[in-house]
Amino acid sequence: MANLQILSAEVCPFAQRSLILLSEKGLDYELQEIDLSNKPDGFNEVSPYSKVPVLVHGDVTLYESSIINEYIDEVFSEPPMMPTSAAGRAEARIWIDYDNIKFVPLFYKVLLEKDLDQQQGLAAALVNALLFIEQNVMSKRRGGRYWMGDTFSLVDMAVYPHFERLAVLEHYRGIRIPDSCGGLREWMACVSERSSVQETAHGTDFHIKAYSKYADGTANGSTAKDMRT
Ligand SMILES: N[C@@H](CCC(=O)N[C@@H](CS)C(=O)NCC(=O)O)C(=O)O
Repeated sequence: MANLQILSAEVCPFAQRSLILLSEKGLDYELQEIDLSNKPDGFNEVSPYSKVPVLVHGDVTLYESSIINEYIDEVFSEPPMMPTSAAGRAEARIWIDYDNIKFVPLFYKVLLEKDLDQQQGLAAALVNALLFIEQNVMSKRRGGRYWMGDTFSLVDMAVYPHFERLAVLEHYRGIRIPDSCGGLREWMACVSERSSVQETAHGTDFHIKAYSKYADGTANGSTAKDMRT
């Protein structure tokens, strides 16, 4: 029995990354749902950025979903979720980093932005990011089904949760995946079929509601504050 606790929020794509991994590893864990609009006393002591997910494993407490996932993958090594070669792992980390520092901020900024000209610029940048992924990943997979090839990895589960939520951008900002991104669509369909993803997935209406405060500019949590800067 794994002595694991995860502090999560049902709406959270970052927490979903870790829930997918815990499912893939077949680990037992205790889930504590955090109400992000009314965080429990002491939450900031375990989560210095005041965000979910947080992983508690014995006397180890971790935050930041990408770091949590690398920790889980190292400590509970079967099945491995990173490539076997150092070069492969480095490439996987490049894509997780790309998602964290390029794609995800655009997702939030285009929702939070009220100025229409700025919004259009951010929408164009987001579409360019989709085209970049298509050109640099999907068209080079040489028949692989997942981001890194034949094996589902930490990259897929880092990137997919915000792709599950792309309908939010179409609903609020009219952004669609370009027709030329066929490989990206195939990847999304393939990832969405995994049971670990289906267990943690939500439908379009749920996501549209969850992001309404970002889209109408009233979101004032730590994520919105960070993404506005
Ligand atoms: N970089 C963080 C992002 C986590 C994050 O932004 N979580 C959101 C929920 S999706 C949160 O807890 N926000 C708290 C708030 O907005 O007050 C990670 O990867 O874990």
